[in-house]
Amino acid sequence: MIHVCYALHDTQGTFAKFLGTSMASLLANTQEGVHIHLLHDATLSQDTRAKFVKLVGGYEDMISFYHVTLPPGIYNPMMRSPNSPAALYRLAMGDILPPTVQKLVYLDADTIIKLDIAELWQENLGGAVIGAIPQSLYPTISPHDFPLIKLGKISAEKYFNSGILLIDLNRWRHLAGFWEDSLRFLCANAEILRYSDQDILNVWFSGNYHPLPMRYNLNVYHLRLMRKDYAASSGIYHYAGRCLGLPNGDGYDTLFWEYFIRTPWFGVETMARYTEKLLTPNQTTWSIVSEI
Ligand SMILES: [Mn+2]
Repeated sequence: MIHVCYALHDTQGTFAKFLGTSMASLLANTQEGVHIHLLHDATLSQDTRAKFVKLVGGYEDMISFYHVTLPPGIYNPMMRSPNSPAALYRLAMGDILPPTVQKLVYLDADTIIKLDIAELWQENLGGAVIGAIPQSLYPTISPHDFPLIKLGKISAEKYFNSGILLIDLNRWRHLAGFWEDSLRFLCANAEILRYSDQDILNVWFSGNYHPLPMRYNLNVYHLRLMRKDYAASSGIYHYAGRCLGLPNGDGYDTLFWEYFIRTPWFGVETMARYTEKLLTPNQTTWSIVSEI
């Protein structure tokens, strides 16, 4: 059984479809049994929950839901970050998931898994607590100007992307108080954090994480900037938030739609909205994410 964790914060009820699409791609491309652990908050509606259950049940896999609560006021420092509050929920994995989960893949919602997740699952961590993909592999989104790096608290060469992680959850749990420590660190250092969860994980782990091959985190924003066309090669495509649902009409869009049509969110309405956006220039990506 492969354990996979996702996180969701969905104020308008419009973001779950992206997470659902990532899940569909994950489940469609593996023969292994998968147990999905979904960290969510009060924004998860009954309707959305039912859609996830239907989707995962269709593949005869399992899904468990975990309600994460942040202390009041924690959103204020979070607002400095472009991330959803759900980004922080991954920091609670060791505290919230049952002890039977000893190893875990964490996936951002803005991903399409175009490989058998068993490949990532079987990667050797070489004794490290986490495996991740070095940010230095994407020169267009270098972390050199991140405050924590400018201040010399983390090295740019060792900075990793937190969107896709392989985790030895047992060893993670030995870092007792990790969730509480993370929140304290966030509040005390809000001014110097750029991407809250990713910065915090780097403060904790960048000195001794296991670097994984780039194909487990193919950054679509970077690939589009580099004018690299979608090459249909196997890998985990990371749409890096702002690229999600963006109607470019390119191969990365097609890849997303290939799996979106397999979800309970697909329908005539979403098709119509997408087509409208595709034909309307100068739309910002965020409006599309919230409106499709
Ligand atoms: Mn992401």
